[in-house]
Amino acid sequence: MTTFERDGHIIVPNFLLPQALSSLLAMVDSCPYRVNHQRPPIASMNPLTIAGSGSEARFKQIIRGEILRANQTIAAMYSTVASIATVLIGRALEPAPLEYWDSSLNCNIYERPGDHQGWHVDTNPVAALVFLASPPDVGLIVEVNEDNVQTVIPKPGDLVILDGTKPHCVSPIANERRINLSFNLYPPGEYSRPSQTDSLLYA
Ligand SMILES: O=C(O)CCC(=O)C(=O)O
Ligand SMILES: [Fe+2]
Repeated sequence: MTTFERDGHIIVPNFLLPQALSSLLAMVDSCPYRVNHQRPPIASMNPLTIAGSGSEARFKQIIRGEILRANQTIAAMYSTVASIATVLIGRALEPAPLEYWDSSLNCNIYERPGDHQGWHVDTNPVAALVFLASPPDVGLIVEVNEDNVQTVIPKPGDLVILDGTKPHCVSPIANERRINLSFNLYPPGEYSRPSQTDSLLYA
């Protein structure tokens, strides 16, 4: 069994150097198209429950795909994290075409106290999360199985490769922001076809 299979995630520390981290954060902060967005449940909620958690509310903000696409660093990063995940996990993984940005990449911004994500699994089998901000007391909780629940607390600049098929949630933030770029990865040719979601939300 690989580390990824055992833990449901792998952390690559310091994937971003400090300068890249600050310029990406500046890009996110200057982005004029930031929108509030409460995304519908991605695939299904966790069938297992853990006492004390399990709120279904999701808080998410997505930066418009156009802005992310216009940023060449982020487009390059998408291919890079796909290659890194392929090597680390030992399974071919690739980006979704950017024109299907509902299936491809996203920016999660948790900024109001209490912002969090409820238990869910992703439609994409693997996600690569590049952390631009990450409070030291906020966990990404991954339930690999009933006996193995992992709490992942990344540092800013870290890359987390996540098994999107395992139920996971993000605990509520207090006052410090939590921001990641989230890249959806798929086996070759298997990305989700574009849904109506983009046109409904961003027409
Ligand atoms: O913000 C995180 O750490 C996880 C985000 C997530 O699970 C998602 O966007 O589907
Ligand atoms: Fe997720």
